[in-house]
Amino acid sequence: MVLKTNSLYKSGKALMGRYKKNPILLPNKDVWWESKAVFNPAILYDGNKVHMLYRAIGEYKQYISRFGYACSTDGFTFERKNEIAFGPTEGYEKYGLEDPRLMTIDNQVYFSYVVLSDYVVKGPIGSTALATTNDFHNCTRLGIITSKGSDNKDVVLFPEKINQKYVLLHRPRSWVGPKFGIDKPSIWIAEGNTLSNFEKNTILMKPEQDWEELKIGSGPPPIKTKHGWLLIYHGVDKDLVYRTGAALLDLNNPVKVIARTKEPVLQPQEPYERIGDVNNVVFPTGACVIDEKLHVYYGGADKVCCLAVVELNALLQYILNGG
Ligand code: BMA
Repeated sequence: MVLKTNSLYKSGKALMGRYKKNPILLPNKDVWWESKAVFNPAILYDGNKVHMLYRAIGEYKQYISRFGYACSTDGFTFERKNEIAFGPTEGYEKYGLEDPRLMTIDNQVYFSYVVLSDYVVKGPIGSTALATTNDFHNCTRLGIITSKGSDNKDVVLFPEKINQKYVLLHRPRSWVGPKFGIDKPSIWIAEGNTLSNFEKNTILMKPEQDWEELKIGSGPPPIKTKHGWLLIYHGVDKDLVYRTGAALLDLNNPVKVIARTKEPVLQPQEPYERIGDVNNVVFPTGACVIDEKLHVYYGGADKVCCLAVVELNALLQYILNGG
């Protein structure tokens, strides 16, 4: 494995490194629906293969996103199918599907995805829908799972029930103001008896640092570790720079944040993160642990798919020490 350009340092020792052959996926000029941009990849590691659903753009006029599928046996080199894995067909998906997140719950594969339906009339209002699949090609839609009008993105489900409940993290952009007790879009946690009816909403994490000044949102679905649920998330500053942070949530009571990094663990630095369709963006949407190493998959500048790797234990210690 060849890593380059370290992003996270602890006592002079590099913890997180970008894959030297980044980007791992580029737009394909020969395929109409993914000719302009491929980014924000969802990841699922089944112990054998790393499956990826990635967001693809083929034109800038309507900017409608679809999902492609790619697969890897080593987590670094991905082969794609060059056919649309999942595209908009429903009214609520009219203006596109964005930012998938893959997870397994009770041995069934699910993915959440942002849908844009009222874009033209009301501006870019996002809702999040859920679907399930067995082969990353035939997908069954389970419909929108976020509350109406909450402008809700960055929705991830925990990969198992906790205290007999499904647990979800979401980022309702319109839930700010005196009624909600916060003034910036934050990460909320909710629980449900089914996968489509979440309640008991609680604020989990609010923006705290300068690099999170505008808003924060979950990245990949939480990963279970011996020290708690590992949450990789993004923070946006006032100049619209997207960086990556990490936190640990209590295993049995994930409403409790055990620790959270003060500094970003990854931030735009390389040309493919600084210059693209939206400049200065690292946007993590997939993660998995292979051989004790956390692989974080992210979109670079809304243009390409990238990978950074960190020793899981080193990252956990870093977070526990307050990052
Ligand atoms: C967010 C989402 C992401 C995108 C990011 C940076 O709000 O729309 O899809 O990668 O902005 O543009």
